[in-house]
Amino acid sequence: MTAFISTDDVRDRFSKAMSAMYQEEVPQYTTLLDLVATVNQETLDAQPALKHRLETQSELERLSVERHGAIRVGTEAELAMLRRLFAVMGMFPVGYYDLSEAGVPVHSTAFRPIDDAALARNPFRVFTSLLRLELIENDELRQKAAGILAKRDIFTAGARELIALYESQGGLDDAQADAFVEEALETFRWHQDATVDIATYQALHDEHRLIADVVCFRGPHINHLTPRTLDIDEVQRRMPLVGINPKAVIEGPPPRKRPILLRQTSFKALEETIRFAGDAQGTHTARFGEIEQRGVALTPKGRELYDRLLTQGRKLSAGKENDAHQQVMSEVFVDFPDDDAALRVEGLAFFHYHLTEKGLDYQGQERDLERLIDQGVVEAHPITYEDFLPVSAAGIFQSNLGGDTNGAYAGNANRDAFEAALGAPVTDELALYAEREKRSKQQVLAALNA
Ligand code: OOG
Ligand code: NI
Repeated sequence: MTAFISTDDVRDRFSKAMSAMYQEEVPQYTTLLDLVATVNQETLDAQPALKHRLETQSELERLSVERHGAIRVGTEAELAMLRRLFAVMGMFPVGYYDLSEAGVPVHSTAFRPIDDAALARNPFRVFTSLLRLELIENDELRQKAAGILAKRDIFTAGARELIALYESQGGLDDAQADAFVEEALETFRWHQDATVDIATYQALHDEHRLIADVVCFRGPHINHLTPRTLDIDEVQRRMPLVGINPKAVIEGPPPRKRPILLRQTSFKALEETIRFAGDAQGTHTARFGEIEQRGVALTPKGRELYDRLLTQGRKLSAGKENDAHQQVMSEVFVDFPDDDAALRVEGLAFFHYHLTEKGLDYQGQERDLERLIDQGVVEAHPITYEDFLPVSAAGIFQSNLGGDTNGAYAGNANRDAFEAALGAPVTDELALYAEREKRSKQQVLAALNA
């Protein structure tokens, strides 16, 4: 009997290997990581209460490993194989994101760990988009793109073998896991050589820059990695000081005492030299660095309020630079309660309930969780949002596509087609948070009744 490595360990090894590869490819990303680490340390030093809270929620340990990446693939077969590849690392498709709404011809999911222990160990996730060639109106161009994609294999033979081995034996041993990480990494590597001539690149680029990015290369190069910061406003402010050019505004909700969902910003994609078939030289911009600050996951009711306020705020702040944008957002978001009790009592956010030390010997008859919290018997911690936001993702896409969007793509959500391509349903992210909250409540009540 060989001992299998846990899928959490495989994911941890892979995310570290991916980070090392990306830092070598995009040195500015290392500068960004250093900046984020400095700001995180300063934030923790300045806010002992925050530090304590992160510690008790086992968030501190994963803070520095936390990152997500993003890739874009061209065919159903590529997406389906990626699902199998990510399963080896305990990552499963969660959520459906329709980016056609934002003028980008893709739809997406996030491959990520699901259960609490896996998330605590290493929450690495990959935002994965499938190109929607069916949205290209020009027949000839569409067929040309499909033809090019049909000829490539984005996986190494070794990766395919190890994925099949994982599936047949139910795990990988230590050496196989290392081999898998090395082989899988190849799929995400950058290639300076395009597979097409410059005229083909240009034609696809003119339809939409993203189409050229997906179709003209040997594989779905990782286009960004994203560390997690505790103070995104400060990182945005300091980026120019370390020679990084940030996108204009921080996406998502404004700064708050109790962060909600996700705030994101990025640095602009780099212009990189490409050698095209036939030896012509040119450039392509695709790769960038991003940072994120995560807050509490919202219930459907909270999400509805968020979406409404976001739409309102974006209208009022259109065209404003970041400080003014955040100011307008903050004014609009006064309607979103900013303390844990209100978020809980109004059913706006998800919490994880557990007994306090005092609660361990509680003998009383009270079973109402809010009153138990008042009595110091029970504590509720915000559940961190582990997913993505369509409007924010669209903003990230756009800032790196030079605002290249096409309104004609809109109104084309097609979750069924996405799941058919994937070969599996995507898990509903809201159901996962609701389930975690419900389980924690049941455990508290069971312990009190024991
Ligand atoms: C993905 C953009 C989405 C995020 O953090 O919202 C994303 C892409 O540009 O491929 O990564
Ligand atoms: Ni991202």
